[in-house]
Parts: sequence; structure tokens; C-alpha cells
Amino acid sequence: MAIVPFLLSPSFDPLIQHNSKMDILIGLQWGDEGKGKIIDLISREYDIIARFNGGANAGHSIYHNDKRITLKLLPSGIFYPHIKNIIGTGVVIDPVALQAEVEQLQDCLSDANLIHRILLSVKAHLVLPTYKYWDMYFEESPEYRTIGTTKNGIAPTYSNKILRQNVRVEDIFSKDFEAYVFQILNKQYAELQALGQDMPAVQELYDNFLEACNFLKKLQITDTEIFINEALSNNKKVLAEGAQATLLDIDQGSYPYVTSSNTIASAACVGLGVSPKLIDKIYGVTKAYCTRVGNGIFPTEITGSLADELREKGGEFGSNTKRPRRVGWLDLPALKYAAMLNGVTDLVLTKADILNGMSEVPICTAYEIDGETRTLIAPTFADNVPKPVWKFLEGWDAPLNKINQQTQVPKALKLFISFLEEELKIPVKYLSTGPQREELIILG
Ligand code: 2SA
Ligand code: MG
Repeated sequence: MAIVPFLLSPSFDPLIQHNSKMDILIGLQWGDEGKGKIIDLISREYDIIARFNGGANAGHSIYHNDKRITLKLLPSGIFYPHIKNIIGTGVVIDPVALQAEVEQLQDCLSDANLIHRILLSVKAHLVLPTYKYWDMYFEESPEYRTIGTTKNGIAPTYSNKILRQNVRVEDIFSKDFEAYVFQILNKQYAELQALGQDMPAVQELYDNFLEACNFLKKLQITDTEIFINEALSNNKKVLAEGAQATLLDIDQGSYPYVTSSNTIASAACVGLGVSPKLIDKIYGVTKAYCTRVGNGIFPTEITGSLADELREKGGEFGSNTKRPRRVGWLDLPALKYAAMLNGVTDLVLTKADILNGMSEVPICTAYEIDGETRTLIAPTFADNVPKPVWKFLEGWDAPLNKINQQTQVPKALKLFISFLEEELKIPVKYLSTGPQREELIILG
């Protein structure tokens, strides 16, 4: 299949017809809040799920028929035959990773048709195979900062996009594509070799990349922004799926320890080509505690045996890289900041089940910085790590995964939820009570 042009239907006027609005779901912390599970669950209500940022650095884990499946590039609506899954313009696509993910999922679900449910933006940028090695080089070279990246070539791709030197999905249809890729790979390969970077043979990188680019042609490649706008005008329900999370945003996050894309809700408008006036609900997902993978400030971090226990209990290891995640307690000043940036309308609370059995649950409610107390904070502390002010709420002890009704939620957890709602002035709409699909309670 080549590029599929979405010709506007004669009755469609995108400037006057808006019968539906787009919802957005984003993470409010440093990632791994459980976005994939929530999207998988609520996606039954949607016709389109669209990724707008990041790339194969994401790891959205979903339990499907008791199997844990981790999605990297595919939107979390991929399991449902009625849903179109869009990889939008703001996403960076590693063709080799996408081919592997699609083929693996086709096997796993015995569903050869799922490729018909995937649409790629013709304008999305491609991750060249050498970019991973640039990522590794910057991470490992003593002259440069070590960010703790996933080494998927994310930063080099976005950098080349901004330099206006990168290749996009549309370029794979150009007659000069193979020759261009050949010369750019050889040039970069020689540069990396001169820097002492270990790599497989350049021919292998080239062959695998071209094979995967040919595979991409089997998917529907189109002007996804027009597809989405037309869908909205036809009263279809669209959900934008965020990857990584608010505090990893390249502009508003804890720079330089961030990812290289915009991760906040407004990035969904840019990355998908949808006007801000067409946004309805903004779901913000937070864990009942906090984790971070990679370097950078984490004022509520805990270490030692308590941290090890929490990490094990919560399965806090990178979905793709298997790196142990750093763990700590809920950070309310940072959560308020995230809620403000995103304009969250509905909160989703995950992993309260992991805190089950604790006599009291710590929450950082404020920070002391230079003798002042602050209850809202932006992650720009430089060397001055703020001192958390703690509040201890009563813990809960009940088999949460067996609970499926609001009335069965333990009293102490209800108080924890009310406390969050009062502090953030946002209702908690969903409470996740375990990793499985059905382990979710709709509140309010
Ligand atoms: P990158 O690879 O350039 O985006 O890394 C830059 C920073 O962003 C963080 N980052 C993440 N943090 C949490 N989860 C992510 N996805 C995977 C997961 C990560 C994994 O779901 O577990 O498998 O390790 C993700 N992707 C990027 C990263 O740690 C750096 O701090
Ligand atoms: Mg993840």
C-alpha cells in the first residue's frame, strides 16, 4: 500500500463542523503510572486512539488474556477490532522496532488483520539505525551528561528533526530514499567508529532498516491530522494517548533529565494536528506513590530495604529496559504543578493496591526551600534539593483486587482519595486496583 490520501468527503467542512471533541490521557509523574492499562480499558468507548509523542522508548503494559503485553509504538487500542490506532506526526518511528512489534502482536493475538487498524502519519519522523548508537555514545561518553535514556535513539531523532535534516515516513516513497539512507548511514557510521562506538556491520543496519521501511508500506500511511479532524466532525470519539509523562517534558520537565518530546496535554494538539478548542476531557494518571527511571531530581525518593520492598511489590522495573526504577512517596507539590500544566479534568489513581498493608502512607504536601514553605513546585531546583514536608495518612489493608464496587473501597483509601481531590480540586474518576483489565473501579 502506498500513501492513502484522505480526500475530504464533499459534505465535510472542517471549519464549521465539530460534532465531537478529543479527550487526552497523560501521565502526571515521571512515567509508568499505568497509562496503558487505563487506555486499554476506556478505549472501548473510543473509535480512535492516537499517539502524539515519543517513540519506542515508551512501554505501555497491558494484560490481555492473562498475558502481559508491552506496547512501545502501537497505541493501546490495538486489541479492539473497532478501533483505529494512529501513530501521529509528533511520534518518532523506529521502523525496525515497529515491524517487530506488529509481527509479534499478530502472532500473539493470532490476528493478521491488525495491520489494517494502524495508521501512520506521513509526516512522522523516522529513527535511523545509527541514532541508537549516537544515543549510547552521548550516554556513555564522560564529556557529556548521562541522562539515563532508554538508548532508543530518541534524542538524536528529535534533534535531527529540529535541524531539518531528518527523514520522514513520506520519504520512504521517494526514488532517492535508498541512496540517501546509504550515504547518511555510512557517513554517521564512520563518525561513530572514529569515536570508538561499538556497532554491528553497517550493511546489516542498512538492510534491516530498508526491509522494515518496506514493511511500513503495508500500513495505512496518510494525513492523520485530516483523518482525525474528519472523524471528529463525524461525531467519532478520539482519545490521544500520552507517552512518558509530565515531569519528563522537554520544556516544562526536570531538564536536562527529561525525554526529547513534549509530553503534556497541549502536545496532543501539536502532535496530532487538532485545535485546542476541540479538547474535552483531560485524564491525568498518577500512582499512589512515585517512581522514576533514569537520572535527575527526585525529592521524595526512598532508598534501602523499604525501597527494595516497594520496588519488588510494585514490579517497578523498566518495561523495555528492565532497569530497576527509583521509588519514593507521592509528591503533592509536583502533582499540583502537573495538574496545572495539563488542565486535568479527571484523575486516575493507580497502584494503591501496592501500598496495601502499610500502617500509614506518607505524602509530601509541601517543600521547604530557603526557609520558605511551598505547596506548588516546578522542577527547577538546580543544586538546591528541596526538603519535603510529610503528612502521614492512615493506611489500608484489604484485598483491593477483589473489590469491584465503590462501596467496598476501604475507608482509609477513601480518605486518601478525598485528600487528593481536595488538594488538587479534581475528582478521581477511576481507581485501578491491580494490573488486570477488570481490576478497576469507576468512582463518581
Ligand atoms: P529517552 O530514551 O531519551 O526518552 O530517555 C530520556 C529520559 O526519559 C525517561 N523515559 C522513561 N521513563 C519511564 N518510562 C519510560 N518508558 C519505559 C517504561 C522505560 C524502560 O515504560 O518502563 O523500559 O526503561 C521512559 N522512556 C523514557 C528515561 O528514563 C530518561 O530519564
Ligand atoms: Mg511505562
